Parts: sequence; C-alpha cells; structure tokens
Amino acid sequence: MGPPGAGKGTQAVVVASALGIPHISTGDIFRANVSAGTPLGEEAQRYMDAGEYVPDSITNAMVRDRISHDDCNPGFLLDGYPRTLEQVNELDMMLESDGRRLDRVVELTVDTDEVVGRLLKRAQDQGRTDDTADVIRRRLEVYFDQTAPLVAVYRERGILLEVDGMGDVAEVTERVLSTLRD
Ligand code: B4P
Repeated sequence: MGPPGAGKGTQAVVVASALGIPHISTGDIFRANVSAGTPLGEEAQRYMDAGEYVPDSITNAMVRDRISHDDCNPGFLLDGYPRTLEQVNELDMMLESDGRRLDRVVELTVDTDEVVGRLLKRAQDQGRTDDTADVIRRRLEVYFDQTAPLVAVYRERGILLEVDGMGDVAEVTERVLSTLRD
C-alpha cells in the first residue's frame, strides 16, 4: 500500500521475484486491457484517466479470477489492491473461502512532494495518460480519502509493515526485503 508514486509497482516486481511468487498488479491488468482494447479496458480507462478508482465490482471480480489460477497456489503478491473498504472485505471473503490468509501488508511511506515529482517524471518518460498534474492531484485525493484509512485495519490485525519509501529504488528494495525477513 502507499500513495500513487510511492513505488508499489516498482518494488512489487522485485519482491515477488525474490519470493518466487506471482506479482498481481490491478493497475497493470487494467492497462493491459486498455492496450488490447477489451471491453474491460474501455470501461477501466474512463476511470483511470480521471484519476478515479475503477468500480469495486469490476476490480474484485478480476482479482478473484486471477488468484484462482494454479500459479497462485504457493502464494502471491497483490500490488495496488485492496484500495477500498469494500475491496478489503471482499478479499477477506475470497481468501477465507479458500482457507488462505494475508501474511503481511507492506506500506511504503513517501512525502507528497516526492511522489508528485516521481509521477511527473514518469509522465515525461512514459507518457502515461493518468500522470498529468490535474489527474495526479485527484489520484492523491482519492488515495488519502479512500485508501490511507485502510492501513489502520491491517495495523490492528498486526500484519502491517511500514517501510520508508524515500531514497533510491535499490535502497527501498533492501528495506522491504529485510523487513519481510524479520
Ligand atoms: P497503479 O497502477 O497501481 O498506479 P500507481 O498508484 O500510480 O502506482 P505505481 O505502482 O504505478 O507507481 P509506483 O509507485 O511504483 O494504479 C493506476 C490506476 O489504476 C489507479 O489510479 C486506478 O484508477 C486503477 N486501479 C488500480 N488498482 C485499483 C483498485 N484496486 N481499485 C480500483 N482502481 C484501481 O512508481 C511511480 C514512479 O516512481 C515510477 O516512474 C517509478 O519509476 C518511480 N519510482 C519508484 N520508486 C522510486 C524511487 N525510490 N526513487 C525514484 N523514483 C521512483
């Protein structure tokens, strides 16, 4: 978990590979559908380009399907999900019905100025349509309104690991991996 630009996707790829489990990014799945021009992609793009969350019904069904694949049997790393209370509750039900549970939740903490700078840089490098100044502002509002409060849910369950996401990518990776090993 963490605000847009905290480094979730960046770190999740490396951490999942180190753990030998699939990396499941809801944002990546939406973007792949947008590129492929599927009906799901067309629906998701409207929300993503406005900086809003894709509706829970769509996102939850997608995750439910993805984690039912055999490659998820040894475990998996969710990146950018859950992001709403309804997603938290739905994920609990999905896992419980399979006799599984969340082991750890990693929160990357980063200053707002730093995340805005990272996303504006990505806008220059990659031209992602949701990395414009106005959309970034909206994504941050949505994050602080809907997702940041969920961190407390996982803290109360005793599975939250807070990791400082400031500094270069390799430094943050080392922090995440060593926190997970402790
Ligand atoms: P995501 O794809 O999850 O995008 P994000 O929040 O911007 O984070 P991302 O993982 O891409 O970026 P990162 O911080 O790694 O979501 C995009 C959209 O999809 C959402 O706005 C929403 O519309 C939709 N969506 C996704 N999941 C959803 C859900 N569960 N429910 C509803 N809707 C959902 O990195 C950002 C940049 O910083 C990169 O350029 C990276 O290179 C750079 N960077 C990373 N770490 C750095 C470091 N340490 N130093 C310098 N730069 C760094």
